[in-house]
Amino acid sequence: MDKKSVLQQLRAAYQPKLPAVLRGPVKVVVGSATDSVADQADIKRIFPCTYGQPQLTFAPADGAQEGSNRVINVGVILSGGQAPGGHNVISGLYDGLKALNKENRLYGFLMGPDGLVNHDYKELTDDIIDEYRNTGGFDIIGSGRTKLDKVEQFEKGRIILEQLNISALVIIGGDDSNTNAAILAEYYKAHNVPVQVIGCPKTIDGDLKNEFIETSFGFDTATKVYAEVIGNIERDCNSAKKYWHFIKLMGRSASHITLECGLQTQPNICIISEEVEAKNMTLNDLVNQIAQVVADRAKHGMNYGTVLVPEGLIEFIPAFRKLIDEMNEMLANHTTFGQLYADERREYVISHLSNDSALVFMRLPLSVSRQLTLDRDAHGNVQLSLVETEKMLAEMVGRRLKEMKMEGRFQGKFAAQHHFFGYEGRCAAPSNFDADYCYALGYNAAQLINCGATGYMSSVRNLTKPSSEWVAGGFPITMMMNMERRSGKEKPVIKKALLDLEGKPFKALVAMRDEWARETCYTYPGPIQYFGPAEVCDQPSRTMYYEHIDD
Ligand code: FBP
Repeated sequence: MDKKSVLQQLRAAYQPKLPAVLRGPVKVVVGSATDSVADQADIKRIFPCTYGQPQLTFAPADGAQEGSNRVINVGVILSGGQAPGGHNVISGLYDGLKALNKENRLYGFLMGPDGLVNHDYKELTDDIIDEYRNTGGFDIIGSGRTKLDKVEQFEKGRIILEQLNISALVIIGGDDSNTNAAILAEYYKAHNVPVQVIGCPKTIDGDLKNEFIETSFGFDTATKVYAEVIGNIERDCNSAKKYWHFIKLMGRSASHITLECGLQTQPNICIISEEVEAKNMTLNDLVNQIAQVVADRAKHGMNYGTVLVPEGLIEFIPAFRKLIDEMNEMLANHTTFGQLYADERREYVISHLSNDSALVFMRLPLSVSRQLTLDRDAHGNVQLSLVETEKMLAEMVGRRLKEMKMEGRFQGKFAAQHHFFGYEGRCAAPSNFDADYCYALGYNAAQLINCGATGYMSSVRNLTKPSSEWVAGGFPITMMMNMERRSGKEKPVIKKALLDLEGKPFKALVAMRDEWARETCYTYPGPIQYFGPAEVCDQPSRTMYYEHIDD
């Protein structure tokens, strides 16, 4: 039997659409010197060799491509969580390098930054690349979460880069990986190591974006996958009319994924962590708000609904954050905590918390408070990502509704179902948007290498326009940086883009959400379409649509 599905076979033949400018020889248009978004003096001091570099834009050139008589070997690393389109960044990079000079070679370092440090690699050839074109996943070379931020790692990497005669490294990753790409670029430049470093913006979370990077790749496909299944659940919900569905959506910190899915599917409730924090809401406020919507719908005979819950929610609830901070502090000072019985742990925690935090802890469903005292990460911290927020909220809303029933304020029924969508979206075959965008990011990275850039992020912009009009170039990574406190120290990092409560996408939600809560306005986006009219197949996300609505 063929190992490939029919769709996979047809999809392999898809030729991603390149921006018109990258289809032939390019020249570099050099912009003026740049500054970091904040803390300029500190960032300049930390990056003396790469700070202030100009913005680069590519424009069509006449004649042969400059620099194409040079033969270059390039290395590539996939870093962090999977995101649809990673394979297309690599195939775009490969094709871009081969278009410059057939002798150019591409090496993939295996399982993330570890591959560079441990000298695990494979050369990527036509056969390998063809196998992975337009497919989801990162399995072509694997990925890993090791942070590439130590001189020892840079030096070990230098050995293999020298051995393979590699003169440029492309790091495909999120904000942390790109921050480290900038640190590596600076280190190699300062130590006269002839290796350029280029970053590519990846993460389904959508929080690596700014004035220069319109979106990170993978967000489009992952949210389309989640929106499809949320739509299916909404239809089920509207058919049986007997369940409230609590759906948690991935996104470690920011709520971009939840907002995008909300805009695509119009659920009854769409919680946004950043708003919860801005309004200084407690868990109880949130529970009361949801319970009120349930009660109001019940008055009109609608004992069903859907609630979208962002993965990072509890970190944004100030009282909960305080509880977790206190617990981390307390547990760090109690070396034998793990040896206590479950009930003893609970008692210990309650008696050592401040009054406010003890109250928050005691109000949690028993399963959640237990979880908080059981599972800790490698640093001994409470593992927030393991908290089943969707179940916690449903349980607390159920309790609240019982109280409201006793008070005569709720006459309906409440039965909950829970879901978590995350991993099922990260390796989906990229949408046409991500297939094209990623291929362009990779192809563009080859041009950045060709023009000698280092410490730059590959940038393709104007993304709500047809791909032929996309603008290609590069921005110095230092431009996106500021100083933040990490592990007790001030560090230069790329500013993470939390959801902007003044932004048009959030305002669009606010304008519609009361109606969505009251009525049943579900929309059913259906599965990603790869073949068919452009308005079905090539649509960018709703978030990008609203962000660029006046462009
Ligand atoms: P990146 O930021 O590395 O792209 O990963 C994001 C993410 O998918 C989050 O949405 C999620 O919280 C996390 O990774 C899960 O990590 P892991 O794959 O290690 O379980």
